[in-house]
Amino acid sequence: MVYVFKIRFVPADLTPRPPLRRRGGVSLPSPSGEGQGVGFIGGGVKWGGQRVRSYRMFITFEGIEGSGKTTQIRHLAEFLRDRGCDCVLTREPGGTEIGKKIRAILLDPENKGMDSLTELLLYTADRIQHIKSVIKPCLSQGKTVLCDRYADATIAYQGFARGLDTEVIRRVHEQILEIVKPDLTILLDLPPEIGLSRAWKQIRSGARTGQESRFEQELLAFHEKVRGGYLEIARREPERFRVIDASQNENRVRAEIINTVITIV
Ligand code: ATM
Repeated sequence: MVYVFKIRFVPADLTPRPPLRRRGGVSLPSPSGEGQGVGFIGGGVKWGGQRVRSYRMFITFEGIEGSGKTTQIRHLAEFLRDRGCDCVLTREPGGTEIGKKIRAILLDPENKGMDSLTELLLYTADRIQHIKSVIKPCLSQGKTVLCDRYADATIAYQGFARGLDTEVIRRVHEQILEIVKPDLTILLDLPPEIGLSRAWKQIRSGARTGQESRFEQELLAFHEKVRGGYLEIARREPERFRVIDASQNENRVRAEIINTVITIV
């Protein structure tokens, strides 16, 4: 099978903004997140004496189940909002009212017999709705959009793990979707046995619903393929990806994410 990693993102008709540049020499904040960031981000919001840029960014979070994406994306949203950044938190699947219904079908553990192509097209349908009614309008209004999973998840799950031809996935994305390229994708990486045990703990404790456990019920080998897929995509696009070790404690991961975000200028 030939894997096509790079979806060619269609340039969106969005508000103009300064190009991204990176600055080196950034120190980590303390694990409590209170440290001094050294990075400067042009804009108007201060952090530890530094500034956080106020123009829009599109940041996506990826990772296997139990990698802590949902917790960490909330931390980042809180961090940015506390500094005056107009920031929208959204997710795939399920970032719209229609998408919530698609999500329920996709994650229902009773839908074990779902064909991989059906799965791909449902994720695509969710994404079309999401891009048109949430992502593009918010970015056009100058808001920063933080998205819990996006197109890379389709390459990792439907491509690498389900074995669908990634050329088909790429074509669907390039020809049907007007896909917007993220400025930054944070990949929270950890071994699947740790991620899955965290995810099942949350489901058993009631912190997460078992009604969305279709993917958790996949074998460890499936999640290993997803992880390998994500790492491969990140390796091919180092300018967009930051891979963070998600087996560290929550505060450490939070600090690394904040430091990554504030160094994008
Ligand atoms: P969250 O639980 O992170 O919201 O994701 C729902 C599932 O959808 C997730 N499953 N697990 N484990 C990954 C899966 N997914 C895909 O298979 N393809 C996609 O394109 C997306 C966005 C998610």
